[in-house]
Amino acid sequence: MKPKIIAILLALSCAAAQAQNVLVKDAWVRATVPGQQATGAFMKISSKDGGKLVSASSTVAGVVQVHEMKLVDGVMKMRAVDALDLPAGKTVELKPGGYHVMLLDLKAPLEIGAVVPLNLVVKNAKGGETRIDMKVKVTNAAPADAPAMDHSAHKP
Ligand SMILES: [Cu+2]
Repeated sequence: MKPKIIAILLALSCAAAQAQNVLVKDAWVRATVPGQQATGAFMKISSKDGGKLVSASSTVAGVVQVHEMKLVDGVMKMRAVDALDLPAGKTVELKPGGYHVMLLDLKAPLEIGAVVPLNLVVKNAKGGETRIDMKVKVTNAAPADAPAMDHSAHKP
């Protein structure tokens, strides 16, 4: 068994990384403008046996956190969470307005078309940790939002 599998597909609609039982699909990072210090990374994560996303990191950001976004009294608020549950066999979607990976203290603007490294750590039910190393495309819309992209051909 390999400790980690690096599967890097730069095609926008096919960005997928698989490590053991964890599959990450459709990952993207929102582009920033000069002066912007933070942005979000979004993706679909599924864990065959269940687990928790416990941390994330990237060389382009000083701090990376898992955030939750919620409507509180009519105002969208976000906060860091210790872990994001990945129920067995379910796909958890990190998307604008919901859970996301927050990249803070950006070292440089992230321009559309750039590719940034993003590493996730998923803890399984037995406490084992899996590290997932990805290269994620910088864009300004989710891959799924783009028309004329058929995801049915990309079953793992
Ligand atoms: Cu956030």
